[in-house]
Amino acid sequence: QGPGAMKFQRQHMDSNSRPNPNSNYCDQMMKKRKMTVGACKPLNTFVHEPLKDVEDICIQRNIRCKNGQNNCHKSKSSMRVTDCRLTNGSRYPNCKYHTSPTKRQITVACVGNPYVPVHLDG
Ligand code: T3P
Repeated sequence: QGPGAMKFQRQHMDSNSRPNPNSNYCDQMMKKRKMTVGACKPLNTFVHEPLKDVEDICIQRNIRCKNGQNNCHKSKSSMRVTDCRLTNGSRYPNCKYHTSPTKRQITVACVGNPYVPVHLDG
């Protein structure tokens, strides 16, 4: 497994939990998954679906990514996700997040052989 795929899994995969909106899930997970090192990452999404289902998004048709490349792919079905958004008053190193569980289609960028997710585009 390449470094991009490993980073994607660290930052975006959490197959085994389903937080509630009022929990401190994001405060804990953003720290545990090393996204509060050096700076607070402003926005990050965790996906609560099996890794296989997320990797299978790479089979969907290519679409344009936000950076203009064409290696993005949108999930056919909606997926259980949690968006972690930095709160307004939050100051590094005390990173505080809103935890927003929702269901929606997600878009990932895929690279390599095997062709796997390395970035979450939306
Ligand atoms: P990464 O490339 O490490 O996956 O777009 C900049 C970062 O914001 C990107 O990091 C992914 C993250 N992001 C989310 O996690 N969820 C979102 O809905 C959007 C728009 C961005």
